[in-house]
Amino acid sequence: MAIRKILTEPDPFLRQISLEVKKVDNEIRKLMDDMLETMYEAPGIGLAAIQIGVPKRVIVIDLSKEEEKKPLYFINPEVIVKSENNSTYEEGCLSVPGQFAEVDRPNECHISYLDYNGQKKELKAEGLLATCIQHEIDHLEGILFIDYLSKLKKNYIVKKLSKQKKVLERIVV
Ligand code: GNR
Ligand code: NI
Repeated sequence: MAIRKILTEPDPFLRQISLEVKKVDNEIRKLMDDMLETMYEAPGIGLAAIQIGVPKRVIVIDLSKEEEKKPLYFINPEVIVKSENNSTYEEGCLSVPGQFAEVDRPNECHISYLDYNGQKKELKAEGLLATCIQHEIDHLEGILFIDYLSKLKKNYIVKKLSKQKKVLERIVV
């Protein structure tokens, strides 16, 4: 397993639409293992492959707070049904470091996907899991949570992050 670098906004890579996985093989499982390790180290509760620069429809999530890890793997996730009623969560994103904002999303979603072994599965999620799944599926479409904020708030965040990046580049290079 390996910890990979997480891309941060602004980065055109994050705006790519990720491609369907044709075959769940050891390469995909290695990718998911690396994603999980990268996510735990960050730390975060979810990660989409594009966040480490791999444009494939692969997501990992772990909402467990205890010592015992409960990783969830989703390949080619598709939303079947979303609830009418929304809920609001304060969201953050490992690709938008240090920034948090309230986002409204359907409170429940029913999805289909392939699991770690390539088996077709379905899941009805609600609450934080539903929010996290929708946040990650957005990444597969090149969407970030800041896209739901007002232009003013979004521009402010993007400008702040680009400045931070410029400062970091000068230090690192
Ligand atoms: O770590 C994360 N926390 C989080 C909190 C509220 C809603 C969504 C998330 S996902 C985020 C990790 C991440 O950036 N996943 O793409
Ligand atoms: Ni994110």
